Amino acid sequence: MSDLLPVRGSPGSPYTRKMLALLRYRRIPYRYIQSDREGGQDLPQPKVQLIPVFYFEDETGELTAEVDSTPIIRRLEDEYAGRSVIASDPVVAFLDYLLEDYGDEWLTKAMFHYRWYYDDDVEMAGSVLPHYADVSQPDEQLARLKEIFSERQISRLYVVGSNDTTAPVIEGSYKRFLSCLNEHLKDYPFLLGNRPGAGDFGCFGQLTQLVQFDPTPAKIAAAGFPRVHAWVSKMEDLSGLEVTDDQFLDADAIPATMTAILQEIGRTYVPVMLANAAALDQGLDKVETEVEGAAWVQEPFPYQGKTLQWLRIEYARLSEDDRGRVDGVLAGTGCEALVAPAQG
Ligand SMILES: N[C@@H](CCC(=O)N[C@@H](CS)C(=O)NCC(=O)O)C(=O)O
Repeated sequence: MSDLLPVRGSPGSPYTRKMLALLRYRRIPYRYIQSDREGGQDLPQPKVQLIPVFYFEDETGELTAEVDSTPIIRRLEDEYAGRSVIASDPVVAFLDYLLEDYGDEWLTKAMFHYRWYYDDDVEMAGSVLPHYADVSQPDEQLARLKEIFSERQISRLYVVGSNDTTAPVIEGSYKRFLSCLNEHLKDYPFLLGNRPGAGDFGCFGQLTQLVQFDPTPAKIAAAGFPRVHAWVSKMEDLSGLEVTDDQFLDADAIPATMTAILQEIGRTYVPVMLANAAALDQGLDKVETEVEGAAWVQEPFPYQGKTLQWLRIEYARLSEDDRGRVDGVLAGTGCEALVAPAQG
């Protein structure tokens, strides 16, 4: 068995990009398999057909296929020492967990929405993405795949909650997030200070597509948010960045630009995550809420019900003192509602 960690993924997958950048930063040697043609046919199948897939050895030396980047990041922390993306202060680590979930579960709405909602973006994605399996496929095959893939993805826009009602909410939130991050980057190279946390990689993954690939959101980023544009390019490979233990922010002195990011999270991700969880609890077939006074309607998303539970478990694991410190940071941002005791 080679000591390269096998990872299957694709350049058009934001979660693949999240994890490759994380592996580079952590200096974990890996083998990136972009299609069956490149090898890895004998690797096991994951339980759920998602990418990226990581292949870890179990206790018996057998390879197991794992998906879901958030727990994989924690497993990599256990298996490879040094250059951790989890802050040692549990309060900073909790904020980082929240930022990671925001990237994974909210920014992905913008990513999927822009890619499959506007004609220019559908044309670009439909034309380019099928090549990632094999750039030398015959034109007729690529044309067929373009049609099949585009139709399938457009028919799945509902999963992330992209529709005519939510489009303005998603787009407004993308622009505000770019603006908040652009401001924050004036003072800090990463979300939580001078070294990257898991949340940087979560947000980066989605932004690789939004800022660098899909024409409509890329134009927005290029026109108004050059720091973010450059940040995305730099995040891709942080293998050369030397870091020290004390480079995460001090949780008791969170800068105003991070509070502004938390407020933005509180405006959008928070009401939608809470309404989604409530709809799942009540067995409703529709999530209906408001974001910033505008209507939000989508089908319930069971996986996002789970990620909210996991976030609450992270909160519950904190000491009472640390919970109090987290409460202090979140107070007034709207994010406190995520971990507030259930009403009634
Ligand atoms: N929560 C998962 C999400 C992974 C995910 O949604 N991957 C997408 C591609 S970016 C996927 O494989 N979608 C299935 C498909 O396109 O068929 C993670 O963090 O890894």
